Amino acid sequence: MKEGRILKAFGGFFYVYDFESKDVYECRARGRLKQEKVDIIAGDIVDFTIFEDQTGIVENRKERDNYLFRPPIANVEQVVITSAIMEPDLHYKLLDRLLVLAEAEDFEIIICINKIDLSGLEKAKETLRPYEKINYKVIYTSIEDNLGIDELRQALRDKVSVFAGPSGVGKSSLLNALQPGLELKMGEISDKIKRGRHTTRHVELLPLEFGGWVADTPGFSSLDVTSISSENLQYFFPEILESLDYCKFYPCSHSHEPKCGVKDALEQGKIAEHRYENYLEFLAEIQQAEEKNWRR
Ligand SMILES: Nc1nc2c(ncn2[C@@H]2O[C@H](COP(=O)(O)OP(=O)(O)OP(=O)(O)O)[C@@H](O)[C@H]2O)c(=O)[nH]1
Ligand SMILES: [Zn+2]
Repeated sequence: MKEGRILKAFGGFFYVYDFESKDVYECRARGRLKQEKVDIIAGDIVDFTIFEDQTGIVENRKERDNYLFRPPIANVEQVVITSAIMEPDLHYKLLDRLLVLAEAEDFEIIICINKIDLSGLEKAKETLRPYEKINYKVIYTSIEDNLGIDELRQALRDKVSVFAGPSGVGKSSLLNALQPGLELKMGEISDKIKRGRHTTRHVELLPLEFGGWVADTPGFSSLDVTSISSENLQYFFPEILESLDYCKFYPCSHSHEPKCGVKDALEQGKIAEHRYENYLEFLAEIQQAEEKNWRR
């Protein structure tokens, strides 16, 4: 039996990347898997058998480490949160929203700042200093000047990655620079949505020739943080997590309570003001949603 990763599930077929030969096989699934309602999606690791005629069958699905809901991908290891330094402008609030969503899923996180040809590296680094300070890995790239592409390649190597970030920041261009021919599906899809046509989406993992896989559809298209609970939000800001042991009250929402370790850290400049403000804003959104559910 062989072991491989599902690249795509479509129309009853499973496209399996063989870990050993690196070939891709079109397989069906054992009837037993269907009976037991084992769903098999992109990213799943499976045992499979190849017959003499090169057709194959998926025998088993391995246990999943995790599961990304939208787009549906199993065993995601990291998210590349992508923003342009300008055109479109970088917004801390959007960046923080994506960071919180990725932290909540416990994915490894890379921040990729693209289009640094427009700002210069120094300016970009200054903008991202608050994030480097709290130990996020930031990679600065430019398609135009061919900067940072190799560093991004190293970061993706041998992992299952999903890009996330707003339209126009250069996600497709980056993928194409990493490996010519790779492109994201997003532009194509949003055109169809504009025309009001219903489209069924089939996410596909693209194997990287230097090792690893990347999803062809960006993740976290919904920026809604209200699936996170108001108690848990604090854990998804690393610098807040680091300060909350010093709060006098438990629980402490770090908004109005006295003797709050987080507010102390804010005053001492250990927490960036905009990060704290975004924490409060997300907290308010979550609390509002929780109240609504409560009243229902
Ligand atoms: N100056 C500059 N322009 C870039 C760079 N990277 C991408 N662009 C341009 O930015 C525009 C958007 O790039 P895309 O790769 O389509 O962006 P995207 O994030 O995939 O956008 P969606 O498909 O809408 O999600 C294109 O016109 C690119 O040529 C860069 O490093 N520098
Ligand atoms: Zn507190």
